[in-house]
Amino acid sequence: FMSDRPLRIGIVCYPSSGGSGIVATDLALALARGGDQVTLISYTRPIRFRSSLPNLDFFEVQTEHYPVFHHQPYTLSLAAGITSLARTKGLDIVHAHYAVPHATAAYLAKQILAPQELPVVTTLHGTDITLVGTRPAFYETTRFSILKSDRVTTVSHWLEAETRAKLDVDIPIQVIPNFIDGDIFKPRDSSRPRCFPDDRPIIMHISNFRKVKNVPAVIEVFRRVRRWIPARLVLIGHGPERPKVIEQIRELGLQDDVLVMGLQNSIEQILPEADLVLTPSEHESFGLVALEALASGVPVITTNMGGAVEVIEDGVTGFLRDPRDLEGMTEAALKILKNPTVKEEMGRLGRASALKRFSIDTIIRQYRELYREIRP
Ligand code: GMT
Repeated sequence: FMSDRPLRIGIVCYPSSGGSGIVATDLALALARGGDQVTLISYTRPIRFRSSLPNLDFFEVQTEHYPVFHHQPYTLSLAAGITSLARTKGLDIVHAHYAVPHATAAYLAKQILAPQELPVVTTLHGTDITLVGTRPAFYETTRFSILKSDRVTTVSHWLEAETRAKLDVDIPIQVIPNFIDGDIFKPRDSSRPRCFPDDRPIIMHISNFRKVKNVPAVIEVFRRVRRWIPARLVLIGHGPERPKVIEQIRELGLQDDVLVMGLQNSIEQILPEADLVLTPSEHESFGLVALEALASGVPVITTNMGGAVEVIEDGVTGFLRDPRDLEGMTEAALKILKNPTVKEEMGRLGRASALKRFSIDTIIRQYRELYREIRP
């Protein structure tokens, strides 16, 4: 028997522009709209967090500077925060997005609170397994915290397999993919004037400019495309590799055709202006930008490494290429940009596929069912 009384859920996430924080914020908002009482927990307000709902709030984790600390022990402060929230609000569940260190802090809070129960759900997003959790400095604590979670979910089947293999865990893992709101991300309204000054086709790249995003390949593919057709490149986001990328653009003399836009709040308004989104990551456990592009009716060329193959259908809604295959990506880009009918048909099929497989209602229902199976 599953009663449908609203739950009190604490959602722990990173506030920055990474996909995991965006998924966690959108999940919190959707759950609150459905009637649950949700507190988003982080060290600063997540970028997409805007709430006017009385049952959705934000808890800012307080840390302390102390001269003895070389590193701030954020995990301890987060565990203390979850514990006090669970006591004051009577949390039914805590949901950790990104294992390192959120799953560990949640586990610690659960131990402190006993005998009060606090089931822990951990959602793995990708780099918490592929780049961080498997490093010697984090391996044992990450693996332990995943094993001790009451439920573990991953955003793709590929990440599930990767987690089993890399962390040597043999526990049930539920795949709950990322989701999209088709009322927010939708194709461009052709009656509205374009955001960009001329009619040149637009290639767009959106990321947090980390090495794994392989942004130099975006610039190189753009350079090759421009040998055949006029085009404009729009880069959105910021991160550690950005200065190097700007240098590469300058060295190649492409600065007049590249617009470097930085972090944007309303990505849903800019994305539909693209004719093509290019995300040639070294790997991508899901690829949230690719899903946002599909819903906006924009074809995607992305990596064939990782879970992106579960989002994009090669040759149907976009193209999947080896991230080192610059010529293959260039050919695919020209196929889309030279033929408006190809672009339109792929965009149409992409939106249909996004809404059919990753609609916000379907996916939120899966999280709600999971919570109701484990709540005390
Ligand atoms: O990709 C990043 O650098 C950020 C990272 C994160 O955790 O914020 O993104 C991961 O989670 C996203 C949301 O589930 C996925 O869409 C991304 O594919 C995944 N990134 C990688 O696997 C590289």
